[in-house]
Amino acid sequence: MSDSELDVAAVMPSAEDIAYYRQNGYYVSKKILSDDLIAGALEGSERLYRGEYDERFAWSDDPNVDPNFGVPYTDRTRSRADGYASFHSFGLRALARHPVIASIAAALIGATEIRSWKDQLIYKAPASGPQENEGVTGFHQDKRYWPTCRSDRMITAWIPLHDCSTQNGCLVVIKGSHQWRNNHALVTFDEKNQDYIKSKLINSEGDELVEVPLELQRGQVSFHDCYTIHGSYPNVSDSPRRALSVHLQDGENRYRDLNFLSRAKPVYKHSHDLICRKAENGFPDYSDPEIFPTLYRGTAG
Ligand SMILES: O=C(O)CCC(=O)C(=O)O
Ligand SMILES: [Fe+2]
Repeated sequence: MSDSELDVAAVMPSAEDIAYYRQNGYYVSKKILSDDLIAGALEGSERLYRGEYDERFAWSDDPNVDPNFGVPYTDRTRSRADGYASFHSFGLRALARHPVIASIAAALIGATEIRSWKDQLIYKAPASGPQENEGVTGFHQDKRYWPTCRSDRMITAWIPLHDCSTQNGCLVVIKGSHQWRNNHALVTFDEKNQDYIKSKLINSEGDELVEVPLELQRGQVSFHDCYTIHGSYPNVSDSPRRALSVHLQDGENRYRDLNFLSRAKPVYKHSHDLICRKAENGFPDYSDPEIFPTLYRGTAG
């Protein structure tokens, strides 16, 4: 399948798919990405890991924005996550800004505009070495990392760069957990003990905790609500598990100033706040087209 051959209407979520997403907090797409695009992203990620950036920005050397900027990735027995990968690699940018991904996101959340929010390239090393929890992504809610975002409708597209199964540590979502809104401290991406996190979850809706492993073939993309609790287990295959996580904001999202919480120092500051333009009121502008390009504009579904 080449990109021009994709029948976009045929891969859009149906009314049932959209209802399923809203009820359960996740959706798995049909095959929407061509092998060429994925090959370009894989090649782009290796260039990025060597520190070869296709484009540079004023902040591309600032470790406060992302500690891995300019740090070559050589020890492949350790996992790694690189923020802003789509800014530095054209191959990854083609995925992160893919118009069909943005259209699907818009349909799922019923938005008239989708802007990019953030991306992260994730390399999960095989866990056969000394660290049996190597590469575990602790169950978390993405929105807890973005308290300065007003929107509660943000959505993540998770794009594997090859087939993913439980064997190599595919993404796992907890069904319906986007409704479990009082898990305030779920900034637990780096916690390796999944049982510990699960023992602390507050299931306000009273449903059973059902984990759904999202097994995807190359070219498919999964989507999850910004409150859906998700994570991943170790990669027990022989090969790395590579994915690009693409976080998206709806057009209505705005910066929320939380500094009233402390006069002494900023309570929450996102790395974006260091690099995006400021609005007239002096606050970060989450519609800055350089950092948050608009990927979809249309009519609500
Ligand atoms: O790939 C993973 O293990 C985690 C990805 C994730 O947390 C996300 O896409 O929001
Ligand atoms: Fe996440």
